[in-house]
Amino acid sequence: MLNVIIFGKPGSGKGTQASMIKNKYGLTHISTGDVFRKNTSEGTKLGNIAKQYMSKGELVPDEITIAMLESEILGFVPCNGFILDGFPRTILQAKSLDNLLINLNLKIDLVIGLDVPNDRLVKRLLERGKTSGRNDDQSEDKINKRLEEYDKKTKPLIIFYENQNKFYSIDGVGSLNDVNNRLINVVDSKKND
Ligand code: B4P
Repeated sequence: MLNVIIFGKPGSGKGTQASMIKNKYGLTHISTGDVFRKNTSEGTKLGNIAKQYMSKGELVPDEITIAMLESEILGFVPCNGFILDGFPRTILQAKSLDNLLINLNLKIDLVIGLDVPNDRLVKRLLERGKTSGRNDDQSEDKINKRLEEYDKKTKPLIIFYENQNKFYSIDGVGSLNDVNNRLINVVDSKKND
């Protein structure tokens, strides 16, 4: 099994790249953002709670996100492996994920960070907001709030995964295919280790 986390700031291309590589490696793609948005559009209880936070550019509370992610993973095991996009986003989420995987006799193999400067992220997300209808892409203030949340709660995960010798950073600027090739190079080099 190959279990990969695609990591990065809001708009760094996690979802885009995860969708591009999932078929190549036969991985099950789990995007916490997509699961929250699906629940929001269906008006479920989980969706209504998540919406309150997402619409302000804040992270959804850990206890809700962790329970949701655990049930997603358990619903897909056994499989060839996972590509997690948008999870974990806090240290507590990362520790919970490690515990869940240990109980399943699994582990995270590598964490690939997409490195993109903030000014480009703001442009990308405002551009996406013109067509996505996503409330959290609609204003620079909300996007900046999401970037602040990243710095405060998500960035510490880089050290968490560096300490496990699992973190690889790649340049997330360039065409979709250029970024994709960089990502594939890391996965292939790790797979052949
Ligand atoms: P997510 O759905 O994870 O979304 P994201 O961070 O906005 O985007 P991503 O990095 O996937 O970028 P994308 O490929 O779409 O999170 C949304 C919200 O959900 C969070 O703010 C939070 O509230 C909540 N949430 C999710 N997970 C959570 C968790 N674990 N805990 C708590 N809360 C959680 O790319 C963005 C744009 O850039 C697209 O338009 C794309 O076309 C473009 N793009 C991509 N690559 C490009 C490239 N190389 N060049 C130019 N443009 C590119």
